Amino acid sequence: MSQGSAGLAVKRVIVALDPAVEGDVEKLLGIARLACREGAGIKVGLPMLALGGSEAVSEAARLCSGGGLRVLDLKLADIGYVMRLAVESLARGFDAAIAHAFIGSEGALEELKGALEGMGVRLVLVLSMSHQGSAEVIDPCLDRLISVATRVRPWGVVAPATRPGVIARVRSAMPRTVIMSPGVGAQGGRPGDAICLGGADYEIVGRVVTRSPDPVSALRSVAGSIAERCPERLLPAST
Ligand code: O7E
Repeated sequence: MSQGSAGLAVKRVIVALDPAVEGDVEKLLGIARLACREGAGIKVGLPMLALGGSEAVSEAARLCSGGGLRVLDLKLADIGYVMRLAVESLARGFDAAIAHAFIGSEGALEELKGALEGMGVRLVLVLSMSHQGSAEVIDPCLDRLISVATRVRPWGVVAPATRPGVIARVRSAMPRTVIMSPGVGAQGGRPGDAICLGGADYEIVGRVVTRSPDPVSALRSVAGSIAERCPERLLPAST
């Protein structure tokens, strides 16, 4: 593995900042800087909102204002009007915000996309999830979810690192859409499965980095594994 491919690989790893208790909030905000400086960026969502409030959510975005992708993960699934209210108060300072594709476009995702565009924030849609229960309802509907996403034309979609075959199906249906893949490490996905086998753009890693006594080394180690497995895939992601 060359220094160059390790450097490119680390720019494909987004760190999920999910505090488990209130005392974690400060520590994870510290990791936000690292994840944006060294890695591809951060993802913050309901655990950060619940334990740190909207101030912590905004602070995470502010800490990354010098560079790095800032993804707000509320996994919205509501009517357009309510999602608009939610993003108007929480998504400022973020580059992208996540909603579920299954809610459909009319009256929901179209309105959300319009609201986000007005704020300069890009839409990301969940097409499949990393846990086993995704097989119950979500995965049998994958083709329909892809067709919703094809109509809505989000900037990005989410597909699971735990099932690279699902990512590959999404990649072939949506060749130019950014794919983010969670489930690496703590949930069993091997670093590199999503990018090397599925064709994802980013791997999302939470606990492996945030619970490590040495988050920088943990982040570099995930990137090193990706770089070793498929250096040829690591041209800079098309953001
Ligand atoms: O298991 P960890 O600690 O690596 O954390 C995984 C993160 O990815 C966590 O924030 C969780 O909310 C998120 N995630 C999944 O684990 N599975 C999914 O299917 C989807 C997500 C997710 O982030 O979706 C939006 C990108």
